[in-house]
Amino acid sequence: MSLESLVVKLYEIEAVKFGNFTLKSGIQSPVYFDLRVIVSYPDVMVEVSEHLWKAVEASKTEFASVCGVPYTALPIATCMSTAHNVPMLIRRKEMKDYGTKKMIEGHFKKGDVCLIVEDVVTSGTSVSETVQTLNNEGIKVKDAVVLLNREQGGEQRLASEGVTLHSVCKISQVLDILEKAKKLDRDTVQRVQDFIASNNTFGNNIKRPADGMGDAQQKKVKKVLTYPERQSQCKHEVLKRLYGIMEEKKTNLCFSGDTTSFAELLEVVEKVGPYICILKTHIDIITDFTAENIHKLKNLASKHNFLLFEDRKFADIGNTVKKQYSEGIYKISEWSDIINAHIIPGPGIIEGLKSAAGEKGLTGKRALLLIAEMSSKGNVATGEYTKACVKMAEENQDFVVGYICQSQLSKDPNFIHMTPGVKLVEGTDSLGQQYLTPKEVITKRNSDIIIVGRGIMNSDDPATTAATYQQAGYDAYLEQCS
Ligand code: S5P
Repeated sequence: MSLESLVVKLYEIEAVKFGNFTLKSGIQSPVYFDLRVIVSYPDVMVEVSEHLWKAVEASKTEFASVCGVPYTALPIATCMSTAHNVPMLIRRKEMKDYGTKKMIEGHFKKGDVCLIVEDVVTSGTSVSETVQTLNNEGIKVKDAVVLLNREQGGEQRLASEGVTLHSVCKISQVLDILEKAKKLDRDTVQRVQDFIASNNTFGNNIKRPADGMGDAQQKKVKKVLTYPERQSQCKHEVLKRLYGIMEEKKTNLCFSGDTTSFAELLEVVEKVGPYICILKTHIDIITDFTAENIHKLKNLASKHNFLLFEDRKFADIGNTVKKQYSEGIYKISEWSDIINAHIIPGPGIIEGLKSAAGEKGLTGKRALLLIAEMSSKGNVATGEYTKACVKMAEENQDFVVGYICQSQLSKDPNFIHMTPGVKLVEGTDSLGQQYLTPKEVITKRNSDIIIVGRGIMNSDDPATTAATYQQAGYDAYLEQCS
């Protein structure tokens, strides 16, 4: 089957769709690839695998095995493996709980070279994660092959990580073929071209608003906004303050002071204060809570210039959270600049918290983060749940200023991303916590703030360790901006 016939076939079986789609990142896209459907069309599956094989063959690249990015590319890699008698490896997405903690299934030797197989590449993140997992086992990756390259920066990003991407087809070719086959009208083609041109995920975004525009006329648009740019573009007072602190103190570090002793908390915060932009607390684990200690904490926040974030994770109906926020012994609304909430109860929880702040005359001075994703293993804050969270945040911008999440959910500077589960080396704890590095969180997952608890708290020298995290997080931000 020619490439043209294959693309038309993919369109006919709705593996390629045009319309209005919300991508994983929250961005609205006029085009969507859903290659999962090809499992229902064995003839298409074989064709796709053969086209991928030919693309690699043409490049004369050498490899000992193939590995499909889970899950869509798994059957495709299987077809390539069986048709051409090349061994396959399987990458696990989740680590096994029992027996061997293997992330890669299949036989291999350290130093083996593996070819990655993928269905669609946008930013290259999924391919990159698979490369990382293989590398962790001592397997080398030099090449990846993809059926559809969305031309949104994935190829460049992978190149920057030493991986050459071979594509069967680029989105520009898909548009060309479908327009010639009279499946798409000019307007749709133009809309998709504009979208692709203005949604590059790697480095400088080349905006190409109209066809036929020469390189010289192409406008360069920066991908990542600096803290001062974010500050000037966002509306909420708390967020403006936060970006100001991040710029002034050159830090995106939030310290999570998870100790049961207020005395210890004050002692460690005095040491790490200069390196952080936010102190996150769990006030309900403290045994020696007093209003006087809160007063001392607030003094430290002014002295070292950081915000207070009580990680209360509200999760009840509006009427109850309103009291939990302002009443009881902790009176959180009186001292914590930022709080967070689950969206399980629906938008009433946001209304309840917002009205509590309003009744204390603190409108604009208090802000809420929604818990869109979690760091713990097996959590269910994913997919549709995360999308609902983004929608609720967008509908409540006067109070919601961002997310607790594991990767960027919005490019709008009115929403900040704070990511917990951070340590200098990746790993897990014995109760399901999963750790990423500051570099992974900021440069690869495009989050804004790293939240570090035990990585600093359990260190013999919290000040020096906090400085190390500050440097790692800030360097990652500078790298992201450059
Ligand atoms: O998904 C989450 C959300 C939060 S807020 N995962 C988390 O770990 N947290 C919090 O971040 C958690 O309650 C703890 O206070 C901190 C992580 O602590 P660490 O010691 O594992 O770094």
